[in-house]
Amino acid sequence: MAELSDIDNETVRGEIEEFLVDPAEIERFVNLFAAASPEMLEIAEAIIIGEHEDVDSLTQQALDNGTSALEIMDDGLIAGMGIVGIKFREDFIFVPEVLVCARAMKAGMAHIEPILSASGAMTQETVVMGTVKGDLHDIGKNLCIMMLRGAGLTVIDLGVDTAPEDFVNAVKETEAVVMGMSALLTTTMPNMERTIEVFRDAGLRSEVGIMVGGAPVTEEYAKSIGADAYGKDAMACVEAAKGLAATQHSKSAT
Ligand code: B1M
Repeated sequence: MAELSDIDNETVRGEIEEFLVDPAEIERFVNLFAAASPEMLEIAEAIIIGEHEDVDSLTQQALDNGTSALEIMDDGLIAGMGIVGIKFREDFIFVPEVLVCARAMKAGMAHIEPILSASGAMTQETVVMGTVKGDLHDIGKNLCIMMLRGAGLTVIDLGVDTAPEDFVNAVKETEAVVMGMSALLTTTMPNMERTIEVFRDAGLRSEVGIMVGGAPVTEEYAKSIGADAYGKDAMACVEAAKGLAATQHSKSAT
């Protein structure tokens, strides 16, 4: 395991020392940040302190210096947001501060998204994605969408607080073979199951592969509500979407 002193950024070291308690979380973040370059640590720092203008310029600078969009996303933006999430969970910071950090994250993602989207050739596969009803979290969903587009899939983004009927209508209109739902709250997870029921009631359940994800969602939960696939992160979401599209096509070919 790396040591705290291996992290080449005083603010990030201080954040871990001051706010992280769980040994497994400390180990994960120390290893992650110890392996990150000083540029990525600066981006993570700017996310943690919510400096959206700095995130904007540092992300552009890192891209100009040849750092890959994926490295910036994983070691800078998502890593910084991870610390923010823990501080929020432990009541060290509250909604207004998190919103400031989320705005900083979005400033960085604005540079990353077009690159990841352009990195794959577009295909005919269409995926409908949305955050479920009652849920306003969209950072993870947007990351998944970025990666799906980067993998060459066409994505219809229904945004946040998406009613079951809106998922159904979007699938009907676009003839999408894959639909994905994101939920970040334990209170909104049941809306995934409700949405699947509405697909069943509309006679469309077998027409579309349904995948689910979001921090509180697990593989077991996905199975228990009748989803076809679960994605633990954005990469897994892409794999799930590709797998579901292939299954849907082979079903329609037989
Ligand atoms: Co909220 N929030 N929040 N929040 N928020 C959480 C989720 C929470 C865990 C914080 C905490 O208490 N520790 C907690 C939920 C607790 C629970 O239900 N068990 C919580 C709460 C309670 C709330 C409010 C109720 C707070 C309040 O008002 N009292 C409120 C609810 C508002 C609402 O939705 N109705 C609220 C509000 C907000 C903000 C608006 C301030 C802001 C959202 C801004 C935005 O999204 N535009 C916010 C944020 C930022 C967070 C945390 C800090 C970060 C979430 C995030 O963006 N993570 C979060 C704490 C945490 O997660 N550690 C928290 C980074 C993102 C990259 O990860 O979204 O998990 P994630 O996505 C991952 C994977 O999950 C996966 O891929 C992504 C990339 O790897 N994935 C999929 C996601 N969707 C997928 C779909 C797939 C496949 C994979 O297939 C379809």
